[in-house]
Amino acid sequence: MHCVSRYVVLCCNLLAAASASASGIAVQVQDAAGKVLPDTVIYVEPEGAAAAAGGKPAGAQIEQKGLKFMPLVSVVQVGATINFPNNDKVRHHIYSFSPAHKFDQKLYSGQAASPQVFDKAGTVVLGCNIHDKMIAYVKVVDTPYFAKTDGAGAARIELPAGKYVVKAWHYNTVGGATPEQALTVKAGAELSTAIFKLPMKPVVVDDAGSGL
Ligand SMILES: [Cu+2]
Repeated sequence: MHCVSRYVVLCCNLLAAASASASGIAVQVQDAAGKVLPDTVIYVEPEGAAAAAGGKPAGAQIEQKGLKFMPLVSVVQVGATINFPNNDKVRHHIYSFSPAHKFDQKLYSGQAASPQVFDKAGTVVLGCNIHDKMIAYVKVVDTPYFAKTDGAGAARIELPAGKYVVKAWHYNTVGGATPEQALTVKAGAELSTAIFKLPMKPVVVDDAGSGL
């Protein structure tokens, strides 16, 4: 019993130490006019060296619900597995023509879709053969350090000391622009901050009131 309680105390101390000395970067993403941009992928690549080995990458899930993929944008590390549960009453036929991961999952419902392993860095665009408006993006990154901006265009990534390149990717930039900034994290430093301004294509207004 004593051993257990001592272990718990040790854990808590370690957690407290980690959060008190969090170093890394807090990013704010905007368009050229200063409007905040949710759903932007921020990823941080260590400079001049392979990313630290971090075990098996975390998996993800892209659900189909209400004739939409959810979430619209996903970010995973190379090697991650993604599941595609269909929670609609209708069947979907999902596919990708993207070189980073081509696949074709014929009509299915429920949990029947095969999980897909994303083993190449790049951008994967998903569609559905039955429902043309369904679209989703998977950004596959070759680093364990990544995040997606929230509704306020903000993201935060904790990093060990080192030199990095920080990149900001959004599916709707002009020419696929992915701006980057150099970052040096010193041991024991507080969070750095950075602002990214992305050149955005005009948003195409969906057919309002088209019913389906
Ligand atoms: Cu569909």
